[in-house]
Amino acid sequence: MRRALITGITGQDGSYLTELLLDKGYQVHGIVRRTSTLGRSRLDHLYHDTTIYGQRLFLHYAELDDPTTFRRVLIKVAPDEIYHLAGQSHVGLSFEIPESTCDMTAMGTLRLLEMIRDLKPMPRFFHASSSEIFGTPTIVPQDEQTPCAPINPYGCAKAFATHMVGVYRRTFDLFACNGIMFNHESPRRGENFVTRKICRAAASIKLGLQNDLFLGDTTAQRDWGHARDYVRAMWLMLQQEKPEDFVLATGQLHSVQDVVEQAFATVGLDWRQYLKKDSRFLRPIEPQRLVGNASKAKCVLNWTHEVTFAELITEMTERELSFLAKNPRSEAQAA
Ligand code: F7E
Repeated sequence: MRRALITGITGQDGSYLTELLLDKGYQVHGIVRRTSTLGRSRLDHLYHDTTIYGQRLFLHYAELDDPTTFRRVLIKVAPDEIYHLAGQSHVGLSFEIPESTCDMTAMGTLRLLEMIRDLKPMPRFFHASSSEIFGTPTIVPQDEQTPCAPINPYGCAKAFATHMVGVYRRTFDLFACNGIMFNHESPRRGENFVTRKICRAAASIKLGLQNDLFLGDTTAQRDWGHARDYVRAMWLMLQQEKPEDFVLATGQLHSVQDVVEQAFATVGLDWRQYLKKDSRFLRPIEPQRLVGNASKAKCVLNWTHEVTFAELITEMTERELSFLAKNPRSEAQAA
């Protein structure tokens, strides 16, 4: 049985990847921060299944700023594949906490690479890189050759980690790959990201639980896909003959305004009555023209996104609606 280790297993991508790997017959080990004991709702259905948890799925406490503990887990698990998804992933927040963002996302990745270098044999390694490494690129759409030019602390941290993965691949012969992922969402997205915030608000307003939706820049555009499509590509990348970097994207740009219109249309409401601008959600600087060219992934991995933008936002809104209808007093939960 092949063994995979996932950092960030409790997150959106970690939970979908766990399901995918269990389906493929893997034994899955996840790293959990001691502080995140209450944040496992995305894994609850697996955690409470006694045929899975403790049999083929295991969680271990470790942190990337505590390499000794982490190394012990690595030695004990001896994974064939490592999927490194953990890190501070909120771009807006990275302006507030740049040091810890860089420590977790940049230095955390380097520490992990250093630990892997000492393992014999070395496991294959996937790093969740981000379109934020491109900043405001002049080349549109962006591919694996597009230069890094980040414009926020999060993008800088990801650019550092992405380059380090390349360095370890070339220098130490590590099978290490960067998935340069554009925005990917789902009903399991954290509620402080804009798609989930909008879909939840549309459902909540429809049910009379909320009056308004406050947003920052609604003209901002992104290339939004479904997270389940993206975790499929992560696995494919580690099954190839040689390690390479891949852009994972839909190739289509939509605005925050498009998300609002799709979500409110799904619940049959006129967004004009509820949308309010709020400067608290504006960022010091916004990336522009971030849209990916995933033709290398199509050609080498035979990967392409399957879920369209409209299907994604409709699914997210409908899930919020059915969840809130059953749990009107609840805080947002991972669906
Ligand atoms: O913002 C605008 C905001 O926070 C999208 C992460 O997964 O993708 C994600 O980063 C856009 C921005 O995602 C609000 O200014 C307007 O232009 O959902 P977001 P992000 O910053 O694109 C990349 C690829 C990653 O790697 C990241 O880890 O929406 N926006 N009003 C707002 N954004 C938020 N969060 N809240 C608002 O009220």
